[in-house]
Amino acid sequence: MAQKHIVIAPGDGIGQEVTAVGKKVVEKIAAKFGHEFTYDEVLIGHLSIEAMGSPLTDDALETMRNSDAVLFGAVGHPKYDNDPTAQMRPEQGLFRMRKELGLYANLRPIKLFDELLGASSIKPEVLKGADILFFRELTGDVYFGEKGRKNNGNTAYDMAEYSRYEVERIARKAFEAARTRRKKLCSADKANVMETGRLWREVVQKMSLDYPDIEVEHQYADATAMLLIKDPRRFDVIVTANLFGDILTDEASQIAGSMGMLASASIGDGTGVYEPIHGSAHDITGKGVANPIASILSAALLLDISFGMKEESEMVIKAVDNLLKAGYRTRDIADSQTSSDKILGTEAIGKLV
Ligand code: GGG
Repeated sequence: MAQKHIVIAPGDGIGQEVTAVGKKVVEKIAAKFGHEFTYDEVLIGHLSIEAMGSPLTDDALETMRNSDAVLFGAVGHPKYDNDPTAQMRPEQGLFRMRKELGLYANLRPIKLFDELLGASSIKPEVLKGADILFFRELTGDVYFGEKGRKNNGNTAYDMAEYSRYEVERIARKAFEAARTRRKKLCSADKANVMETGRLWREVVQKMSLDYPDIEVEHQYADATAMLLIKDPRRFDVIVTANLFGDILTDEASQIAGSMGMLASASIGDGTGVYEPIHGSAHDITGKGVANPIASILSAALLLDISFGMKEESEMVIKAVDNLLKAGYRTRDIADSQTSSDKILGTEAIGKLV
């Protein structure tokens, strides 16, 4: 029996709907295994701006810092999309959480459940068995460098910056993970055009001497984007910078059938944060159709990584597998060729899991 304190931060849009399901799954596991989990809920993103005047308050951050793990949903709101002058944005809450909690490593497992082979837009013959683990660097790059406008607002800039230390610590996590998998590491950069890319490659090349058992390849990020679709099975672990990781993992979600299937773990110096890779999806908010599986699988990562509860985590993944085997789907992963798919909404899928 373990006692743990979890912060629930649903955020905006469908973040509210899917995180409610992720939490229920965690509660069910606690009851099944006799664990005592307690919960706090905090605001982040647009709803926090509306209620508290800040995308993430100091209090909410402290509550997260003092917890054993955070189950997070998504941030965003369409009203900011067409207002480039907004001083406060929901995403600032997300970036503050990552920076202040020292969450420099974002793990994004891309695994295709066999039952979803037909749901992907990629050819099944190149897809079967694809299993990739991304390490996206999360607290550097253009997201956190100096940004602004000059020339009377007619020129904009975002500075990309990486230190040797920042590259080393994310690369080490990726090398170590490769050791527990198929012992292959791809480092994706733009060493041909960016100075940060050249430093990135130099650091990874040097570190590879400490890992002679790992087969290392260096790819340009654009070539990686192409190879992910052409031959996803060539990859085992991929390590890359913040912006490339953001883009490449959205693309790679098609390997798993949908963005609604991809979970992530953000880890580093302290409390870990677990979240679906998808955003707040206001176009489907309130319709009850969002796929909660990414949140459920994020809860499985939380149990495994932050609490060391392997059996509990595997039980959650197995439950998702059983659900898919039984033909239940949300509409984003329904196979248009298969009339036997049983399409359900967010809550119904959660209950079945
Ligand atoms: N759950 C992920 C999420 O909320 N995404 C919205 C977003 O702003 N993402 C930017 C990023 O992940 O860097």
